[in-house]
Amino acid sequence: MASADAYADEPWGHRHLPNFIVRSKEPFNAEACPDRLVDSFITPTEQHFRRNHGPIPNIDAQAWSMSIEINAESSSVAKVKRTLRLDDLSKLPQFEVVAVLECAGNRRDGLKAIKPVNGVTWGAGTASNARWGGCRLRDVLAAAGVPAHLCDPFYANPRHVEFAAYGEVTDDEQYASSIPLEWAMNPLNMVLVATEMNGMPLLRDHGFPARIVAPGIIGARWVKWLKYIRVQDRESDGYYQQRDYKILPPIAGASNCEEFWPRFPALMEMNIQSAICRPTADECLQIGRPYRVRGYALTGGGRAVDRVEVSLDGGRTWNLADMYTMQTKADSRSGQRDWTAKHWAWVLWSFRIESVPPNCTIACRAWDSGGNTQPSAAVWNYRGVMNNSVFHVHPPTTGSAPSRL
Ligand SMILES: Nc1nc2c(c(=O)[nH]1)N[C@H]1C(S)=C(S)[C@@H](COP(=O)(O)O)O[C@H]1N2
Ligand SMILES: [Mo]
Repeated sequence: MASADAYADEPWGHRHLPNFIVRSKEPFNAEACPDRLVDSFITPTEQHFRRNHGPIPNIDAQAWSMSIEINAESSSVAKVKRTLRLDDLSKLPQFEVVAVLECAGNRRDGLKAIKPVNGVTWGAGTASNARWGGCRLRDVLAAAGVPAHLCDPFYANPRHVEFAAYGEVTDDEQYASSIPLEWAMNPLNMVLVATEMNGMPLLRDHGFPARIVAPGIIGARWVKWLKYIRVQDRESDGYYQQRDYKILPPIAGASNCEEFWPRFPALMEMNIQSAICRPTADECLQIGRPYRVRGYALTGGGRAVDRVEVSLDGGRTWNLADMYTMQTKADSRSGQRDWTAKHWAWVLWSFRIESVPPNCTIACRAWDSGGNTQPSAAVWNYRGVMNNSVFHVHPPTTGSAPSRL
């Protein structure tokens, strides 16, 4: 539990509040104003959402260290414990990846509208696309003596890599979470121990001095303020792995969730998602005039967003939106794609309405390279995670339909 004065030292100086919809101050939880998110492909740091389960640690970069541990009882791999400092990280090869960070609770408001859920209310502003810099987790592990053969997925154990953070949290002793070791060791997956965001050292809010960047995987695994990284047999037994960030079945609720947590796996890859950022729900459109609808789309696991569709008639017919992307696209004549490419960034898209109809509802949905699209109706779950139902906006309109002369 966070102590009483734990919030006395929050970094208010670098929180530009007009950019955010603040959902809670302690811990600081703020989403981007969605209409701003489509202004640039890379989200400026000062507009990037903040999601915290406790106060922000104030870490002295010179004094900071994290430990790298192997603790695998099930195998003959020797126990290892090394300490690394920022200096050590800067000596490893440096990489950059443009990747979208999405909180699994993005668009939780849509599930709250069905029935109360346990979690911070979020609109569509907890997804942002940034350029992350640092060293690869696989190089950090190798530098600490993790044997190369551990990246073989057929190697029995250990199978997980746990990340734990400095700082207090509201539900546990510390913030800890894990991802599969095989995923972390695959160089194509670009899992980073990141020290930079958009070319600058991480802000305190985003994990200074070092955080995990796990492209294609939900934000909860991108542990900030790293304290240790541990290769181990089992998943993290921390609260945020075991009793949170899972899709429980609709029969599970506050009274019986304890029975269900162990029966369902921790979430990893993001699901296919898209949202309309413009118009916002209160932006007034002119009937009979053209309007350009804008939004973002993303998916997880390195899959590609193949298309985004917009409907103006309640989902009966769907039009193709234009996509702005850094993905290698499938060849538009042969339909062939480069299957070795993995995709970590989001896609911005737009669709021009030639003539805004009166009383119009605009809907969008995306499709990914796994053939997944968004369900037409949201399915409630107790933690309110992974809501990716078709996004609707029903903006007010003014003026009258042009008369047909
Ligand atoms: N140490 C720590 N790491 C954390 C969290 C946290 O509360 N503490 N929140 C996680 C969640 S749920 C998300 S969505 C992302 C948010 O990262 P951001 O605040 O940089 O946007 O950080 C993750 N890493
Ligand atoms: Mo999250």
